[in-house]
Amino acid sequence: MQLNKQAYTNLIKTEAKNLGFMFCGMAKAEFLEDEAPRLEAWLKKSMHGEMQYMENHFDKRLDPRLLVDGAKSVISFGLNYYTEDEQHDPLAPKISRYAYGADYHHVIKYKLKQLLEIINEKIGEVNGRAFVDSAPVLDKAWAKKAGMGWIGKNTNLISKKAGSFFFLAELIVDLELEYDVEPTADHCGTCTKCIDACPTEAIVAPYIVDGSRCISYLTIELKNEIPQEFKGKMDNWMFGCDICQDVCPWNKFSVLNTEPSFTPKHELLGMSKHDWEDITQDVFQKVFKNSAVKRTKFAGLKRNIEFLKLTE
Ligand code: B12
Ligand code: SF4
Ligand code: SF4
Repeated sequence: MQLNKQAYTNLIKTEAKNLGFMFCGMAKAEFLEDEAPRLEAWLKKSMHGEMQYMENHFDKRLDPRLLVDGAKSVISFGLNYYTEDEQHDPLAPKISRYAYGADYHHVIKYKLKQLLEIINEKIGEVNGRAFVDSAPVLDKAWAKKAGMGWIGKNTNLISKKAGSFFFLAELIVDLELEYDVEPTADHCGTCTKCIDACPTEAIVAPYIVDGSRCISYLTIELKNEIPQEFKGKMDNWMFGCDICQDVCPWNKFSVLNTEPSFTPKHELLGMSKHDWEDITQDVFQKVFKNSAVKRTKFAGLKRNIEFLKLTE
């Protein structure tokens, strides 16, 4: 049995690499004791703003055994999205680089579906479910337990080898695996670059982001008007924000992604400030076909662009 656990673990790691994942690690499916009081405090202080879904399924979010019958392991994956491509017009309202290419939810779901098929074929019948943001799972906590990195003061999961520009996802399975990983130490040290650089003061304390103040929330998740207090503080971001990662010294170790579907669309990078200000529903549909930017919808993106204009 011991041999099988190790062999299954090796097999899954190898297949994950073949599918293009940069990281793959395993952790025992159990209650997230350390995270429980932190998540509770975060919600009590309304740091989730209007993200109602964060209030739901509190118990499930802390225990994967409540999500998948007989769950034994959480397999965490990291998919790199780093690119050095940039929007050509330096005055164009900015989009976070995670959204330059195809919607990662679809890309990762497809890969994990393939991996589950391989597992069932090579290991036997395994009950498992794939998670990419769609359900209550604390991605970063599991990636940390699996030895992929530490959660930095900007609250992103950071790897010493590759920084933080990668997505996280999981397979929760009823299969026992090897979990012999050393937790990665915290390598933030005395650095406070992310806290100092955040234009909306969303990193209210080391390791604590007030989601309701984060530009990513204001431009993507918030359905109402952006509060006036953020006028002049958006640093020209119209979808997401990369500042606390761009300033992080560990992102000097980012490597270019090799996922073809993340190649940025030329139309997107080429749009000038005026093109964005004049964007029509038709152009939006064309430029953002299969893109995560669709989450804001046309009206949301227009709202963001108009809000940035207010502050010129
Ligand atoms: C809600 C959410 C948001 C919200 C809230 C942000 C947040 N920090 O939670 C908003 C909309 C603001 C957001 C923004 C972004 N997000 Co987001 N988001 C999520 C989501 C759906 C849930 C996160 C969550 O559970 N938050 C709840 C709070 C309580 O958790 P937390 O802030 O991480 O707090 C933990 C730590 O701070 C720690 N902690 C708290 N106190 C203390 C004290 C000490 C001493 C210590 C050591 C630790 C500690 O414990 C807490 C609980 O685990 C996840 C996907 C998922 N299912 O996990 C993606 C996710 C975290 N986001 C992601 C990304 C990429 C982003 C953005 C970079 C996107 C962008 N470019 O605009 C920004 C980054 C902003 C930031 N600095 O965090 C990635 C992160 C990948 C990575 N390498 O870490 C994820 C995992 C999505 C994915 N599938 O890849 N996001
Ligand atoms: S993503 Fe931007 S707004 Fe959000 S915490 Fe980081 S620097 Fe601040
Ligand atoms: S910028 Fe500095 S403090 Fe912030 S996450 Fe990176 S290393 Fe940690």
